[in-house]
Amino acid sequence: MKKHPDIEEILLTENQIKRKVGEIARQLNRDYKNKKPIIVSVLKGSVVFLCDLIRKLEFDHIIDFISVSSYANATESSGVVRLLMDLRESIVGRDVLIVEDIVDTGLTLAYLKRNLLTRKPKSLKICVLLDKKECRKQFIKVDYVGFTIPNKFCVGYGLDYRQLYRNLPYIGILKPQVYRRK
Ligand code: PRP
Ligand code: 7HP
Repeated sequence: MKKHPDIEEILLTENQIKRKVGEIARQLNRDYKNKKPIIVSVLKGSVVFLCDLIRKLEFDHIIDFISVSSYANATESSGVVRLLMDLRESIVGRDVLIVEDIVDTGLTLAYLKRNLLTRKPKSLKICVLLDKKECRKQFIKVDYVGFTIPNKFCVGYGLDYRQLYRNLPYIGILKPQVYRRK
């Protein structure tokens, strides 16, 4: 696919992502063998990653969705995480794996972890494709990480800016003039 005109630079190609998803799936296949976890996908950003990942999983599992938002239409977290849609399934006594596209300030995952732990799962682990380590405002332990990336606003492979660019098959850095434009 040709580079979108709003993209400054491709950070991770389709192939690099594909290989990494395979690696993460191999770790999960080892760790969840003979378990039947609930995989919680955090809408909307994680759906592309989730779809590729679960097709590589060899253990039984169910998927469920939760929707939270803190970025509204901005490139920086508002600092307030809002629960927009809750899970359908009960997670009491279940192994739970949260699947996320990116951890940045850590506020979203810290909120989710706190919230889900009150429901008494048997275990709760976190899997993220991208980690902006240097941006953390709240500590969060991540169990499976794809790539550590720099503090640049990225889009593609599920990640958006103002709900756009989620369809790009690669992860790219958005041109600053795009978000300064408004
Ligand atoms: C994005 C992303 C993560 C969160 C990470 O979600 O999908 O959920 O931000 O940021 P944090 O670590 O700073 O909290 P967003 O709120 O943009 O919603 P979306 O998934 O619908 O794009
Ligand atoms: C959230 C988010 N969404 C899209 N691109 C990024 O780089 C992001 N960081 N945190």
